[in-house]
Amino acid sequence: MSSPGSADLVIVANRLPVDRVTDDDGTPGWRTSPGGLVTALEPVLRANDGTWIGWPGGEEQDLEPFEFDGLDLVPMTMSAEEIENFYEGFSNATLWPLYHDVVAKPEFHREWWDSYVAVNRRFAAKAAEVASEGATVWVHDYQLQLVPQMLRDQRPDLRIGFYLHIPFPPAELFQQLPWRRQILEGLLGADLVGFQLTGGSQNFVRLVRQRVGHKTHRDLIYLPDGRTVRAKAFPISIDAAGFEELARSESVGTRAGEIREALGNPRTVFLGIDRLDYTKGIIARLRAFGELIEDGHLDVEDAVFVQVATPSRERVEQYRILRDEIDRLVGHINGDLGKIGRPAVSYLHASHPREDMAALYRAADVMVVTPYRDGMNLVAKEYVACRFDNDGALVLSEFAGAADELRQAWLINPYDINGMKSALLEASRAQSRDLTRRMRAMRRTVIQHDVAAWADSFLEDLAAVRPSHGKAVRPAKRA
Ligand code: GDG
Repeated sequence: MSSPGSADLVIVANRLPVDRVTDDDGTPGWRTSPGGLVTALEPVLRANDGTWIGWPGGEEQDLEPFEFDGLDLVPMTMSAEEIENFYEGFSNATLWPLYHDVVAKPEFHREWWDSYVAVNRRFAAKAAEVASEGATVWVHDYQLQLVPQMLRDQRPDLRIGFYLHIPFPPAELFQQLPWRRQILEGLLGADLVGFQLTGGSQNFVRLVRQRVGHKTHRDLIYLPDGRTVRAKAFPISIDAAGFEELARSESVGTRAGEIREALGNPRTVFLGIDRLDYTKGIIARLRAFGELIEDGHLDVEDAVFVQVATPSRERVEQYRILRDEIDRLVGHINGDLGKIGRPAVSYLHASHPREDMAALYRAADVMVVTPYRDGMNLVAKEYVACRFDNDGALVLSEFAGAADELRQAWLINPYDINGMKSALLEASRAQSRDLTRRMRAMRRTVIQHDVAAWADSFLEDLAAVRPSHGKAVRPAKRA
C-alpha cells in the first residue's frame, strides 16, 4: 500500500482538460481543450478543489504537476509506442467500435492489450500517490477500465467511482472481446459504476453475473470479499446556464447574424456539429439533405447545410478513410447541386472557439444530430440550451443517449434515409407554435438536469455506497 497524498477528490481521465499551445514568441503554454468530458467535468473540479490526472496529448516526457486557470493538473506521459498501441489501438480501434454497436469492425491485437494494461497500471499508481487517506477518486471512461481494481489493490481506503461516457454494449457484442473478463473485473474495483443509460448498466450487471459469476440483485453486485458494487445510470449533461448566457450575449447575437448573412440569408439553415467520427452518421445526414435538394423538396436558394466536423483521431485509419469520404461527398453534392455563390453544403473541418459554437447554434433553424450510436451527445443539449427564444428544431437519432430525455425532438433512425428525409422536411416546415411547444419542454429538461446535477448525483451516490454488504455470498462460479 502506497502512502497517501493530499488530494481529497481526484479525477482520473485519459486526457487532461488542456492542450499544448505555442505562443507567438515560441514559449509553450496551455489552453483549455474542447470535448464532451472536459465540458462536463471542469465545473465539478473547480467546485471541489480537486486534482485532475491525465495525459496532455503528444509525446512530451518531462512534465511536472502544474496549476492552470485554478485547476491542479497532474500530467501523465505517453511514449510513441503507447500512443499507437494503447490510445490509437486498443482504446480507439478496439473498444470504441466494439462499444458502439460494431459500427466499424473492432481489431483485436495482443500487443495493444498489453499496452492497455501497462498504461492503466501507471494511471492507477499515480492516483494512489496523489489521493489523500479516504479520498474519493473518480475514474473516467473506456480508456481506463482497469484502473478501479488496480487502484483498490494499492489503496483499499479509497472510495472509487467509475463513469463510462460511451455506451456499454450488450453481452452478444461484449463477448467478442478476448479480455472481457479482465475488463469486468477491472470495473468491479469501483464502489459505483456509472453509465449514461439504464440499458448500459443492465448489460454490465448481466455480464458480471454470467461471466464472472457474482451474485447480483437489481443494480447491486455482491462480491465474495463482502464488498458491494452498484451499477447505475447517470445521464450526463451540460452547463446549460453557461451556454444560455453565452448565447444571449451581444457578441454572439451579432456573430449569428453575420453567419446567416455570409450564407446568403437563406430561409433554412441546417446545422451539424460533431467530432469527425464514423459513429456520428455524418455521411447519412448529408446524403439525406442532398437527396432532398435533388428531389426538389429543398432549393439551394433558400436552404443550406452547415457541417462542422472537428478533427479527431487523425492517425487512426478508419478516421482518415471517413474524412476522405466526407470530402468526396461534399464535393459531389456541391458540384452537382450548388449554384454560383450558393453551395448546398458549407463544410468546415476545423475546431472553433466556444463563442462560435454558440453563434452557430443560434444561427441554425434545424439542428441535425444523427449518430448510429452515441453515449449521450452533448451537442443536442447545447443547441437546446442556446435557444432561449424557444424556437429552432432538433432532429435527433433514437440511438443517441440524449433521445431518452429529449422526447420532443424529431426522433429518427439514421439507417432509414427516407425517414430521415421526411423528418428534416417536417422540422424545417414546422409551425412556430409546434416549435415553441417542443423547445420549451426540452429546455425545461436540459436546464433542470444540468451537468452540476449530474455530478452531484454521482458523487452523492458514491458517498452513500455501503462498502460492505455483510451477506454470505457463494463463491464466484466462472463462466
Ligand atoms: C463523448 C461521447 C458523450 C465539438 N467541436 C468543438 C467543440 N465541441 C464540443 C461540443 C460538445 C463536445 O465537444 C462533444 O460532445 P459530444 O457529446 O457531442 O460527443 P463526444 O466528443 O463523442 O463525447 C458522448 C460525451 O462523451 C460526454 O459524456 O455525450 O456520447 O461520445 O460539448 O460543444 N467545442 C469547441 N470547438 C469545437 O470545434 N469549443
